[in-house]
Amino acid sequence: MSPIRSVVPRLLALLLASQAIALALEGVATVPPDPRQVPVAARMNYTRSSADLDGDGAPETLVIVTAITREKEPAKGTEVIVGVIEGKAPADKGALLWSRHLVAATGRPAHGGDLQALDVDGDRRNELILTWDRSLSAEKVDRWGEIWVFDDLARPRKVWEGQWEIDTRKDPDTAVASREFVKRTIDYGATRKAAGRAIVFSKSVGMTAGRALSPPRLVSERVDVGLRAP
Ligand SMILES: [Ca+2]
Ligand SMILES: [Ca+2]
Repeated sequence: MSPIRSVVPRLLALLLASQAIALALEGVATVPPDPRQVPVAARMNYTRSSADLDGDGAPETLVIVTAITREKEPAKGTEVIVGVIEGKAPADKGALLWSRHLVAATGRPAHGGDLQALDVDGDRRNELILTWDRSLSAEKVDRWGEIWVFDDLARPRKVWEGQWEIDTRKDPDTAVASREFVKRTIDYGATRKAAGRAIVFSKSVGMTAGRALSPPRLVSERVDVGLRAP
Protein backbone atom coordinates (compact mmCIF):
# COMPACT_ATOMS: atom_id res chain seq x y z
CA MET A 1 0.00 0.00 0.00
CA SER A 2 1.35 3.47 -0.87
CA PRO A 3 1.92 5.90 2.01
CA ILE A 4 -0.92 8.14 0.83
CA ARG A 5 -3.38 5.26 0.63
CA SER A 6 -2.55 4.16 4.19
CA VAL A 7 -2.81 7.69 5.62
CA VAL A 8 -6.28 8.39 4.25
CA PRO A 9 -8.09 5.58 6.11
CA ARG A 10 -6.21 6.45 9.32
CA LEU A 11 -7.25 10.08 9.07
CA LEU A 12 -10.78 9.02 8.37
CA ALA A 13 -10.78 6.67 11.37
CA LEU A 14 -9.31 9.40 13.59
CA LEU A 15 -11.90 11.89 12.41
CA LEU A 16 -14.76 9.47 13.05
CA ALA A 17 -13.37 8.55 16.47
CA SER A 18 -12.94 12.18 17.54
CA GLN A 19 -16.45 12.99 16.37
CA ALA A 20 -17.80 10.00 18.28
CA ILE A 21 -15.93 11.04 21.43
CA ALA A 22 -17.08 14.66 21.07
CA LEU A 23 -20.67 13.56 20.59
CA ALA A 24 -20.49 11.16 23.52
CA LEU A 25 -18.96 13.80 25.78
CA GLU A 26 -21.52 16.36 24.69
CA GLY A 27 -24.31 13.92 25.42
CA VAL A 28 -22.97 13.16 28.88
CA ALA A 29 -22.17 16.77 29.62
CA THR A 30 -25.47 18.39 28.73
CA VAL A 31 -28.14 15.68 28.82
CA PRO A 32 -27.50 13.62 31.96
CA PRO A 33 -30.13 11.26 33.44
CA ASP A 34 -30.67 13.62 36.40
CA PRO A 35 -31.91 17.15 35.51
CA ARG A 36 -29.93 18.61 38.44
CA GLN A 37 -26.73 17.57 36.65
CA VAL A 38 -27.34 19.68 33.54
CA PRO A 39 -24.43 22.17 33.51
CA VAL A 40 -25.53 25.73 34.24
CA ALA A 41 -24.19 26.86 30.83
CA ALA A 42 -26.47 24.37 29.07
CA ARG A 43 -29.67 25.36 30.91
CA MET A 44 -32.17 27.42 28.91
CA ASN A 45 -34.46 27.49 31.91
CA TYR A 46 -34.47 25.63 35.19
CA THR A 47 -37.41 25.47 37.56
CA ARG A 48 -37.50 23.82 40.91
CA SER A 49 -40.57 23.44 43.10
CA SER A 50 -42.04 21.05 45.62
CA ALA A 51 -45.35 19.24 45.99
CA ASP A 52 -46.62 16.06 47.60
CA LEU A 53 -47.34 13.71 44.69
CA ASP A 54 -48.11 10.44 46.50
CA GLY A 55 -50.16 11.91 49.35
CA ASP A 56 -47.94 10.72 52.23
CA GLY A 57 -47.68 14.26 53.65
CA ALA A 58 -44.03 14.77 52.63
CA PRO A 59 -43.37 16.96 49.60
CA GLU A 60 -41.22 15.76 46.73
CA THR A 61 -38.86 18.11 44.86
CA LEU A 62 -39.78 18.68 41.22
CA VAL A 63 -37.29 19.93 38.64
CA ILE A 64 -37.80 20.77 34.98
CA VAL A 65 -35.02 22.04 32.74
CA THR A 66 -34.65 22.75 29.06
CA ALA A 67 -31.09 21.72 28.21
CA ILE A 68 -29.07 22.76 25.15
CA THR A 69 -27.71 19.54 23.65
CA ARG A 70 -25.34 20.99 21.01
CA GLU A 71 -26.71 18.40 18.57
CA LYS A 72 -26.44 19.74 15.02
CA GLU A 73 -29.94 18.63 14.04
CA PRO A 74 -32.31 21.48 15.08
CA ALA A 75 -35.04 19.01 16.16
CA LYS A 76 -32.64 17.63 18.76
CA GLY A 77 -31.01 20.94 19.73
CA THR A 78 -32.75 20.97 23.10
CA GLU A 79 -33.99 18.34 25.53
CA VAL A 80 -36.52 18.88 28.30
CA ILE A 81 -35.75 16.82 31.40
CA VAL A 82 -38.27 16.37 34.21
CA GLY A 83 -37.23 14.92 37.55
CA VAL A 84 -39.03 13.88 40.74
CA ILE A 85 -36.64 13.86 43.69
CA GLU A 86 -37.04 12.44 47.16
CA GLY A 87 -37.99 15.40 49.31
CA LYS A 88 -37.07 14.29 52.80
CA ALA A 89 -33.32 14.64 52.22
CA PRO A 90 -31.71 18.09 52.30
CA ALA A 91 -32.07 20.18 49.14
CA ASP A 92 -30.10 18.78 46.20
CA LYS A 93 -29.20 15.59 48.08
CA GLY A 94 -32.39 13.61 47.55
CA ALA A 95 -32.43 10.54 45.35
CA LEU A 96 -33.82 10.86 41.82
CA LEU A 97 -37.02 8.80 41.95
CA TRP A 98 -38.27 9.33 38.40
CA SER A 99 -37.23 11.28 35.32
CA ARG A 100 -38.43 11.80 31.79
CA HIS A 101 -36.52 13.09 28.77
CA LEU A 102 -39.18 14.45 26.46
CA VAL A 103 -37.30 14.46 23.13
CA ALA A 104 -35.96 10.96 23.74
CA ALA A 105 -39.39 9.73 24.89
CA THR A 106 -41.50 11.31 22.15
CA GLY A 107 -39.13 11.59 19.18
CA ARG A 108 -40.27 15.19 18.68
CA PRO A 109 -38.60 18.53 19.46
CA ALA A 110 -39.17 19.91 22.95
CA HIS A 111 -38.35 23.21 24.63
CA GLY A 112 -40.11 25.68 26.92
CA GLY A 113 -41.10 22.97 29.37
CA ASP A 114 -43.57 23.83 32.12
CA LEU A 115 -44.57 21.77 35.11
CA GLN A 116 -47.50 22.17 37.49
CA ALA A 117 -48.45 19.96 40.42
CA LEU A 118 -52.16 20.29 41.11
CA ASP A 119 -54.81 18.14 42.72
CA VAL A 120 -57.25 18.08 39.82
CA ASP A 121 -59.73 15.54 41.28
CA GLY A 122 -59.69 16.52 44.95
CA ASP A 123 -58.24 13.34 46.50
CA ARG A 124 -55.47 15.37 48.23
CA ARG A 125 -52.77 13.99 45.97
CA ASN A 126 -51.26 16.25 43.35
CA GLU A 127 -51.17 15.24 39.72
CA LEU A 128 -48.32 16.41 37.50
CA ILE A 129 -49.24 18.46 34.45
CA LEU A 130 -46.39 18.77 31.95
CA THR A 131 -46.54 20.99 28.91
CA TRP A 132 -43.88 21.92 26.37
CA ASP A 133 -43.50 23.44 22.92
CA ARG A 134 -42.69 21.15 19.95
CA SER A 135 -42.46 23.98 17.40
CA LEU A 136 -39.15 24.92 15.83
CA SER A 137 -40.65 28.08 14.33
CA ALA A 138 -41.03 31.40 16.16
CA GLU A 139 -44.27 31.96 14.23
CA LYS A 140 -46.00 28.82 15.47
CA VAL A 141 -46.95 27.50 18.92
CA ASP A 142 -47.36 23.73 19.22
CA ARG A 143 -47.61 22.90 22.93
CA TRP A 144 -48.20 19.30 23.92
CA GLY A 145 -49.32 18.14 27.35
CA GLU A 146 -49.18 15.09 29.58
CA ILE A 147 -50.86 14.38 32.92
CA TRP A 148 -49.20 11.93 35.31
CA VAL A 149 -50.52 10.28 38.48
CA PHE A 150 -48.05 9.15 41.14
CA ASP A 151 -49.59 6.28 43.12
CA ASP A 152 -46.01 5.01 43.18
CA LEU A 153 -43.34 7.71 43.00
CA ALA A 154 -40.97 5.57 40.93
CA ARG A 155 -43.68 4.23 38.60
CA PRO A 156 -46.19 6.96 37.78
CA ARG A 157 -49.04 6.45 35.34
CA LYS A 158 -49.56 8.71 32.33
CA VAL A 159 -53.33 9.16 32.28
CA TRP A 160 -53.62 11.65 29.41
CA GLU A 161 -51.66 13.29 26.64
CA GLY A 162 -52.75 15.66 23.91
CA GLN A 163 -52.52 19.03 22.24
CA TRP A 164 -52.32 21.73 24.90
CA GLU A 165 -52.14 24.74 22.61
CA ILE A 166 -51.84 25.23 18.86
CA ASP A 167 -51.43 28.63 17.27
CA THR A 168 -50.76 28.80 13.52
CA ARG A 169 -52.49 32.17 12.97
CA LYS A 170 -49.27 33.77 11.69
CA ASP A 171 -47.46 30.65 10.51
CA PRO A 172 -46.33 31.09 6.87
CA ASP A 173 -45.93 27.29 6.58
CA THR A 174 -49.60 26.66 7.36
CA ALA A 175 -52.13 27.25 4.58
CA VAL A 176 -54.46 30.17 5.45
CA ALA A 177 -57.50 27.85 5.25
CA SER A 178 -55.92 25.52 7.83
CA ARG A 179 -54.82 28.05 10.43
CA GLU A 180 -56.07 27.59 13.97
CA PHE A 181 -55.73 28.87 17.51
CA VAL A 182 -56.88 26.54 20.27
CA LYS A 183 -55.91 26.63 23.95
CA ARG A 184 -56.82 23.98 26.48
CA THR A 185 -57.37 24.41 30.21
CA ILE A 186 -58.68 22.06 32.85
CA ASP A 187 -62.22 22.72 34.08
CA TYR A 188 -61.46 22.08 37.74
CA GLY A 189 -65.05 22.32 38.97
CA ALA A 190 -66.30 19.71 36.50
CA THR A 191 -63.22 17.54 36.99
CA ARG A 192 -63.68 17.46 40.78
CA LYS A 193 -67.32 16.44 40.31
CA ALA A 194 -66.12 13.47 38.23
CA ALA A 195 -64.35 12.21 41.41
CA GLY A 196 -61.27 10.71 39.76
CA ARG A 197 -63.11 9.08 36.83
CA ALA A 198 -62.56 11.81 34.25
CA ILE A 199 -60.76 15.01 33.40
CA VAL A 200 -62.93 17.73 31.92
CA PHE A 201 -61.14 20.20 29.68
CA SER A 202 -62.29 23.53 28.39
CA LYS A 203 -60.97 24.33 24.93
CA SER A 204 -60.94 27.93 23.78
CA VAL A 205 -61.15 28.07 19.98
CA GLY A 206 -60.03 31.46 18.65
CA MET A 207 -59.53 30.35 15.06
CA THR A 208 -60.53 27.21 13.18
CA ALA A 209 -60.06 26.43 9.47
CA GLY A 210 -58.64 29.92 8.99
CA ARG A 211 -61.76 31.60 10.42
CA ALA A 212 -61.32 33.80 13.48
CA LEU A 213 -63.94 33.46 16.23
CA SER A 214 -64.58 36.50 18.42
CA PRO A 215 -65.25 35.90 21.21
CA PRO A 216 -63.52 32.51 21.17
CA ARG A 217 -65.84 29.49 21.23
CA LEU A 218 -65.55 27.41 24.42
CA VAL A 219 -65.78 23.66 23.92
CA SER A 220 -66.05 21.27 26.86
CA GLU A 221 -64.28 17.92 26.45
CA ARG A 222 -64.62 15.10 28.95
CA VAL A 223 -61.96 12.36 28.88
CA ASP A 224 -62.59 9.24 30.95
CA VAL A 225 -59.47 8.31 32.92
CA GLY A 226 -58.69 6.53 36.18
CA LEU A 227 -57.02 9.12 38.37
CA ARG A 228 -57.22 7.09 41.57
CA ALA A 229 -55.43 3.83 42.24
CA PRO A 230 -57.56 0.82 41.23
CA1 LIG B 1 -44.78 12.56 49.16
CA1 LIG C 1 -55.46 14.13 42.86
